[in-house]
Amino acid sequence: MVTLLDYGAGNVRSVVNALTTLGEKVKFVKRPEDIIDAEKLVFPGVGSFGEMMKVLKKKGFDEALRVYIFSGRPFFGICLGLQALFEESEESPGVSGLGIFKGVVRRLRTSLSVPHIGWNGIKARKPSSIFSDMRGTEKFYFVHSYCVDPEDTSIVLTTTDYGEEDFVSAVEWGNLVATQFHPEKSGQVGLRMLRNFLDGKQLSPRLPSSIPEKTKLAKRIIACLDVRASDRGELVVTKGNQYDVRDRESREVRNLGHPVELAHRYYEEGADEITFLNITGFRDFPLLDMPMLEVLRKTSERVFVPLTIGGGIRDYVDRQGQEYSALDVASEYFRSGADKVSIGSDAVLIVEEVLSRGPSGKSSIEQISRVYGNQAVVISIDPRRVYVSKPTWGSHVVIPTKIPGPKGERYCWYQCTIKGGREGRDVDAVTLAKVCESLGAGEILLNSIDRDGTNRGFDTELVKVISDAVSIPVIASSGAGCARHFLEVFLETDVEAALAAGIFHRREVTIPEVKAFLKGHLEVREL
Ligand code: 1PR
Repeated sequence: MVTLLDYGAGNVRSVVNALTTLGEKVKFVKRPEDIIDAEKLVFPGVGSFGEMMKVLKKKGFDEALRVYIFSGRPFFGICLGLQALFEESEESPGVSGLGIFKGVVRRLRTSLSVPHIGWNGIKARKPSSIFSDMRGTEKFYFVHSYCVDPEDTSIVLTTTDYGEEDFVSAVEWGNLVATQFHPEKSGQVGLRMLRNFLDGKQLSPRLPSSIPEKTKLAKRIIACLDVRASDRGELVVTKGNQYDVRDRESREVRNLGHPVELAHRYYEEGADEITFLNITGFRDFPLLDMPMLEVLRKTSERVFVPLTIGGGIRDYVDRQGQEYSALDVASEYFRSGADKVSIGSDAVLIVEEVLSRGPSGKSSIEQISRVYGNQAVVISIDPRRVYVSKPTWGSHVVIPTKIPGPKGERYCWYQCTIKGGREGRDVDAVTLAKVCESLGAGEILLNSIDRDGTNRGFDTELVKVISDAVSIPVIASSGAGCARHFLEVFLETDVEAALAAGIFHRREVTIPEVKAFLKGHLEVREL
């Protein structure tokens, strides 16, 4: 029996699913006594340090945690569950942590994108039973902006390189292990690490067979599933051509498979993340459209890599006058198994508002990132090229282009759209990305209506102008037609991830083929 401390922020479903898959029974903490009486305690943390400590203190869990940990029984902390063990965090000045270890939690100091998102390696610093059956070269999933700085370096179990940083990525002290990375999101390797923790003392401490000199963040390959109801009313994965998801001749919604089955296939093939876009979310409110939540729940039972979900994240009033906030929608998505939510149409409307009146502090981007952390908020941009003949166009960011327009225009700007590309707005994609970053978004999912479904390759001019404009990670999307297109976008721009849909669904190119092609040129995660 494993006891799980869920203090109500973010996705603990994946931790529960991972433990259940490993054959464990999970008991949830309801009262401080449940912590004190636990045999093995797992503490996954997400969100912000300040919010987490506030809840722990209010419920009396802070003192119970100290009692439990000093009793020497097995404890596994994940992400904020590691950071909580220290005295304080730069993220929430003035808020004290549990203070089990001396030292602070500080922001990552690197010229690379922060948050540090994606699959990176670990360098073992001391023998541990946690490394049983590990090669030492495996990659784990990280998503964080802060890291721990222990005063007592003997507790350091692993470190990880990220740009100029070589930060502490796991600590071990007696039966306590805590990791900055997410084993429950790190595929089979992560499950093995959790298994080793559960088996605990039956395993003898060892070093992995190899310890990398330097670890590297892998470029992520993401599979995207655009989901909507077919004309027969069943939820299907569909795929558009420049956002038109209906077959040219029959005009029926294209059906490329079942969302849960396809997601599982991509997980097994080595997708580094899976994104679901509820593409009719702008008109079918997600909390009244339960099948999508069920898809997420079912997927997270078998898929142990990060899941992003987008579509319909906005405030809503139903026919009975019941009000729902975008935060309510996002919370339901997180509870159902999502690690990140992606906001499309609402982000454009928010930016328009910010540009005319300034930030309100109440937008969906601000609210969700405050509660769940910046890394949980992805902005999905659906831009369309607008050609112009001169290098300036109102206040829009205009770029020179090597692909001339229909009248030979040499410049273009990228117009943001809402409602799945149906409505163009007077905001450009560069401005949108920058404003969303300033409001607290943690990542940009950059589509292109011009390239979507065309197999012509990513619009690298678009990808470059956006990734140069922001310091948060950018995911290039739309247009992948072969493995070479992935290499091109990674070599020509600084993007951290590239996403494709059609070629994977139609099995024209598989994820292992893309990774095999990239290997040797770039760092990728291998299974
Ligand atoms: O506006 O917050 O409700 O979110 C709706 C979401 O649904 C947005 O993220 C929007 O991008 C997406 N969406 C809406 N309509 C469509 C459509 O296709 N008719 N899909 C749509 C956008 C783009 C990518 C696609 C890539 C890769 N799909 O997700 O997967 O272009 O495709 P490819 O590799 O085949 O070229 P809101």
